[in-house]
Amino acid sequence: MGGADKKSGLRVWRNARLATMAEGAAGLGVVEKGAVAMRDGLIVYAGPEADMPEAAGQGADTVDCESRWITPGLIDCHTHLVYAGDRANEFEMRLAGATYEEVARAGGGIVSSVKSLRAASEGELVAQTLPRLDALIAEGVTTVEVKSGYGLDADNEKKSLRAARRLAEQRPVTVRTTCLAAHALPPEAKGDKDAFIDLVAGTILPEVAAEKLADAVDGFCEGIAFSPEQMTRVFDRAKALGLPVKLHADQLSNLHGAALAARYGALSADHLEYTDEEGAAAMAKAGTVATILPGAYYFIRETKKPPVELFRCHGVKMAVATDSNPGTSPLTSLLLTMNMAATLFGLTVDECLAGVTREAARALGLLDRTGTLEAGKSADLAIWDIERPAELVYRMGFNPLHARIWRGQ
Ligand code: DI6
Ligand code: FE
Repeated sequence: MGGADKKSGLRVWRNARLATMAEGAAGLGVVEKGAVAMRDGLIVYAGPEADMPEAAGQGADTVDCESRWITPGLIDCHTHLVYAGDRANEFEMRLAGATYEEVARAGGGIVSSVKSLRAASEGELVAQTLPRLDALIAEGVTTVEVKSGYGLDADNEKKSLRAARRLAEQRPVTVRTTCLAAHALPPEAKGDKDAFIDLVAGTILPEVAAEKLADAVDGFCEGIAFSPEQMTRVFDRAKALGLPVKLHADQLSNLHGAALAARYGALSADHLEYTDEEGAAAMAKAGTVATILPGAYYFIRETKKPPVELFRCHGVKMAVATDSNPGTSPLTSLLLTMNMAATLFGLTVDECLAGVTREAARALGLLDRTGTLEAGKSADLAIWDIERPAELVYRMGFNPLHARIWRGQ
């Protein structure tokens, strides 16, 4: 058997406790004496070991999980992982009393990361990003979304997105890229936001689409960034190019970004601290996922919490992500992010775990491929040395990952 079966990539993880996260299952979709069978990188069975069809396990390599827990591989569905340098200096300014908005208006903020990124080569960007990616992977992340948005011209946006794509050649992880050209106004735009939006919609997005560098399009709809009207011009072009949209919405004020995102059938609207009931209702109707980003809330010492209770009432699905970025969330731990979502916003353990698996997959339009332990999906698994799933949310700064499997490897 050996050789031939290895080639067919057959493996069974048995004697495990599963949190399948399957849609419609109660809670985490727990299976106490469970097994997962994989063939050629895809799950062919996930459920009670006793019920596993013989065919699924025949001739397979078998791994005894010794009662460890298996969850879907974790998914970080909102990051700005590709950047150069850092903004520790601004952190010190803010500790001395400056607000994020003051730092941004004083020419710091995003624009200082733009300068650093423009000065870096694609290879340097990849090299600087890998340690951050490795930190995520070390905690069981198997899919990560990476946004551009520090290039802010066609060449540098494309450079960022190429660097993001190259991460997937360097590490066993799925990378989804998002073009966030409408993130901030670059210095050469000299304050003319409308002209810059023309450049984004008329040049940057078409070039990015032509080279297939982005899987989605995002924007920052905010007083210090772009207006809802400007975002509609970006979204109209994205739609025309066949790209799904997402939005940084209602983070610092309520410009009704959530409702705008819903109007465009966005995969997700993200941040949402200032979202109102109308926005939540619109998101529910459109099936737009609410991506909760407690790292940024914590780091900028925001006090307005996202309306989690409204999302629950209206049936809006909630994802949880790091927002890893140099300015407002220098965070590369999805485990700690779950703890923050629970402690700061009152998410339950089940909501946190769904938020970094099934709902994160939904927020990326990948739910048919990953995010739950179900037959037909990619064999993306995280195996944990824990007694109960709550431990993944409860601890701070402790990593109980035993093994991580990406596409069966
Ligand atoms: N909202 C954020 O929190 C980040 N981008 C955004 O649109 C901030 C990014 C940065 O400050 O570098
Ligand atoms: Fe962000």
